[in-house]
Amino acid sequence: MILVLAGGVGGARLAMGLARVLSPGKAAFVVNTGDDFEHLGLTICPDLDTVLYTLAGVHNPATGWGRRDETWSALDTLAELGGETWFRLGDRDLALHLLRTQALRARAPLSLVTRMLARRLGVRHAILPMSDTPVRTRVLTDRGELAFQDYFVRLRCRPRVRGFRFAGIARAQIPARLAALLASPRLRAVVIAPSNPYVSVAPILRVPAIKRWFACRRVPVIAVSPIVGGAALKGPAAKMMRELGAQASALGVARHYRTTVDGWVIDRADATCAPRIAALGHAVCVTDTVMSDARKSEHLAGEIIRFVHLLSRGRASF
Ligand code: FO1
Repeated sequence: MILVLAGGVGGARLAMGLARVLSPGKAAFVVNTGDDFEHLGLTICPDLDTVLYTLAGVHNPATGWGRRDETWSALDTLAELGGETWFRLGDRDLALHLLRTQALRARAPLSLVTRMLARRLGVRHAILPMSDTPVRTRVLTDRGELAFQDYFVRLRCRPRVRGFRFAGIARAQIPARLAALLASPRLRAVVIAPSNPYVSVAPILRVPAIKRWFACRRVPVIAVSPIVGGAALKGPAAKMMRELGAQASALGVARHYRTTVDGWVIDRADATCAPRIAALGHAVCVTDTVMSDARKSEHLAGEIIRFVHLLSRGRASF
């Protein structure tokens, strides 16, 4: 069993690759909920939905988020009526938010709601929110503290980042299913997807029960660099790194994670970083990490599985 920590579009693409090569009994996905927010009276869970739609094969391939074959009648009418339309919610997507909000209001745990939605969308792999209780990422910027989606979508990541706060993290409760997987003797490795280290991965690592697992883990942790050739393939990770004084490179991300990670998967474009990442004590796998289509996602998944076997047998590989 491999547990994958994922957030955002990069996380969803790797999830798709791993779900194609590993059965539901061999791979489960833990997803960031720090991006979640209440909007138009609905509880929106962007990272959960991006993984859900991608594994269901109904995601919008152009954006990575939201659904394909979408229509926008509700949003267009919202505009006519003077409602907020900066966060684009399509008609099909809205139906899911209505159902989830209704279930959450009836006190159903987020993990149970997510499991119900996954089943109805034909997804058999476990998609687990990092917490059944709310966690909200707050972005500290040169324009004050912002809710994540205000920073990311409404202000298009323009403010300069100074730091982050994860409201609710101290009392975050992992789903029972996740606690069982973390304690399972079948767990072979944890894989950190190529997601934004600050706003997609950090919230997951800061959930108390997950933080404790990392502190006394007995299986390897492998991370896929979200930075290729000095740039993030999608989103503001490189910009955030520069604003926070870190080097926006595969080496910079490896330094950021330090001892949290045992093995690094970096792109061929960053092969020259391999020895310096290895000098941090990490094993390094150099391969093609750009998941521009499903076949490449599957290929990367295969490379990660091979890397897990190597590390599990205690042999590092370059
Ligand atoms: N991202 C945007 O840049 N603009 C949007 O209008 C937008 C709408 C949206 C609706 C549903 C959803 O699940 C995701 C959506 N996203 C949008 C992406 C979202 O902000 C990001 O996926 C995550 O929060 C960060 O990875």
